[in-house]
Amino acid sequence: MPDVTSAPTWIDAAVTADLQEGWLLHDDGFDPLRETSRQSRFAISNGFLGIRATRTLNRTGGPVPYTSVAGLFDVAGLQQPIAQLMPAADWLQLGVAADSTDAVSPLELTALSRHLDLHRGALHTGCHMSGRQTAAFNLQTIRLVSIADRQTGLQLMRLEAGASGGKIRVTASFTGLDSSLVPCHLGQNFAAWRTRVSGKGLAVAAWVSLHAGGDELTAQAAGPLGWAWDWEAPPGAVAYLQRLVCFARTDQAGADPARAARASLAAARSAGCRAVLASHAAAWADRWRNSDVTIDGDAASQHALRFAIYHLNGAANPDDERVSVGARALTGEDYHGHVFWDTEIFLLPFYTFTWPRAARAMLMYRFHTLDAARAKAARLGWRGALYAWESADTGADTTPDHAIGPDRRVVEIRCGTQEQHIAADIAYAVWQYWQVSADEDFLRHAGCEMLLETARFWISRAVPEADGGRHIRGVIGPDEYHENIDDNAFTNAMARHNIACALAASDLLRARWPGEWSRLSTKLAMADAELAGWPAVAARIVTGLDPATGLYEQFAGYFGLEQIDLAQFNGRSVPMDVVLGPARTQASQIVKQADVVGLLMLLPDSFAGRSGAVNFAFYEPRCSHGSSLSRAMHGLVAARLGLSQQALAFFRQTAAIDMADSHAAIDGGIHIASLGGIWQIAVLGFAGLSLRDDHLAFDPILPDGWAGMDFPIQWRGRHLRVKIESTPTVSITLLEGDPMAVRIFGRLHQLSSVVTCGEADVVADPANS
Ligand code: IFM
Repeated sequence: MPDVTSAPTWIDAAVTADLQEGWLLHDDGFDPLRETSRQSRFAISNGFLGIRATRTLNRTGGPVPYTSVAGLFDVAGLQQPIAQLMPAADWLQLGVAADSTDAVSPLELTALSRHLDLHRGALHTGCHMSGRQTAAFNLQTIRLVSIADRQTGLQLMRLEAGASGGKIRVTASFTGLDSSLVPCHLGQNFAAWRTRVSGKGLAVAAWVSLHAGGDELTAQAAGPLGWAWDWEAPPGAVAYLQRLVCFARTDQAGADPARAARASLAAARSAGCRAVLASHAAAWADRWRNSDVTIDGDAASQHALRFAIYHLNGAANPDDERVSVGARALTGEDYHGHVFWDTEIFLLPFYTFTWPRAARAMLMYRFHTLDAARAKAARLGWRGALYAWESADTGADTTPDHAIGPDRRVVEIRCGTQEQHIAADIAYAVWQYWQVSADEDFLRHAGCEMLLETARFWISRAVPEADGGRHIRGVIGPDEYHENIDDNAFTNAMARHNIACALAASDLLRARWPGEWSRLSTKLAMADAELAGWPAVAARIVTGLDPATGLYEQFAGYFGLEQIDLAQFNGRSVPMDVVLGPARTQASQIVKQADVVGLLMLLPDSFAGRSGAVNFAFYEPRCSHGSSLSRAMHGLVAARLGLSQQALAFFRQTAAIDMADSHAAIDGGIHIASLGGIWQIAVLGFAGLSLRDDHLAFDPILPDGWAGMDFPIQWRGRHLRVKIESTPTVSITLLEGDPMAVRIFGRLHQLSSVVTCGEADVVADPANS
């Protein structure tokens, strides 16, 4: 047990640590108009706990801070009772008040600053405090939620008296102890709650100490989870506060969250706050070693990528298969913590290539919700499994049936029943994960079943008609401006891919693990005869491809809709469906977000020859980017097509969604999908990384201004480092694992240590080629 009686002067160095340029987000002062968006942008998270960058010192009014706990869903909302992520009590409140003879009055705060240390995943705050009758104090804090032990949060404070010292009262407390959860126990150092309807338990164990002048000051109890100290500060004296909290949720920690929270706290206390900080920093350093992308020559793009990777690393929890990443991760309340296709299509590639354990946990979340997906398919009259468009803890569909639209009118939401491509999106991610990770255990025990059940859904969903084709009618594609449409190219082509992957997985299982196949086919009552019919069904699903032009029709009848020149509306401040109204928008070719372009991103091989360029040239001018997901898809496709300056523009616009002050919608949390998209534009786009059957391929085209790129990836248990120069040259180092094949600029190489290859030829290490 570290010595808790001597003053933790190491906090001096921790709070003043040199924050590395290039790894920082700064915010000085206090701008009430921008405060909520900054709380999202500067949020910290570890995939289990999330904290917005809310002010916690001497708070009066303003948004109530809270801690998000992944998976803490409860059914809320009287008009539309759907599962929502419940806020937990905030544990970071601090008070510093002048203790004058007549009253305790909060000190005035000036020189407020906030620095997010992306490298260490910690938020630093600072301010100057003064009161009329008291001397001045300088205060600095650090807060973090540990990624070495995700149950643990740490807060450190350093409070330095000015030249005349002064008498003050310091308090540390929780807020919102009984605001959204039902308290079961509110004690001095421990509290437990349960959610009202779902009955989930949450517990927190807490420890706080304040040291000054070399001694630990005696705390007075100030209500449940509240502490107060009186400090007569000599001139220039320093006080140090340390607070540890450990949270546990029932279905994450087992039946007894109280015991889990207490055990975690005991371990953290015994290690000491300094060790908690050090192990957290080491875990972040490890994440950065495995995921940092460096850009040579473009500091703004570098910053955007670091910001994106910071939030991506903070959003996931590889140890909890019961949760996945919601549309705003754990940084805000928008979309109630619900999980969309955003996760599998926009985020999973980052995790699959840099953090396979996290990717696996997210896909296992889908496996654990497979029964709910089966139930949804059955409820709507189909076979197999249709995943929830919006998913919470159980996998039941939590899509609301109406919402307030951007024009403040009530709009009906049909995505819960009609946006069915989600099933194929999840299957796509399952197959991609399998190809990249070669995780046999996952494929055998979860992946294959998900592929087969989603494929079975499409087989029943694609109905044979008189024209000899199979049609999927009455859906919504990614372009949500057009509802109840028939034969959406994206949906239908992804369904075909889903069926093809299921067949490939079942062949593999049958050949390599016949016992497993026999167990699974019996469980699913899937006879060989059923599977034998699937290739013919898949081949007949219409996709809207015109072989003569190479153009896909986004859905049946799309080409006949009104063509509207979006350029006329440049500079608009509202989405196109608000400008035109829903009826005219639906009757037009205006697309909300990448749809055929999304297909081009995911299944580029479905676009032969120049067909990719033809489709991009046709659909890009028709897209109004009414969703934050859209530009990332366009950016990746443009980069692959060699339109690198256009791709860079999309990259920058995508980065601006969460980083520029102009975007109001960030108040409700960062857009984790667009952050995943930024990584994809860089690595799958500019670096040109793609998957081949048994190897990786690289066809980079860097945009002007990017002199080089460097990043790590993982491939079937191997660790690789990829370096790209704008000459262009690709250099791949095998850091760990067996030799493998890589294709660079179309030529296959054997990689055993390093391969360096210019666009035309191998320029080094010929022994490897
Ligand atoms: O999943 C998206 C959808 O494509 C467009 N609306 C917002 C959702 C959540 O990000």
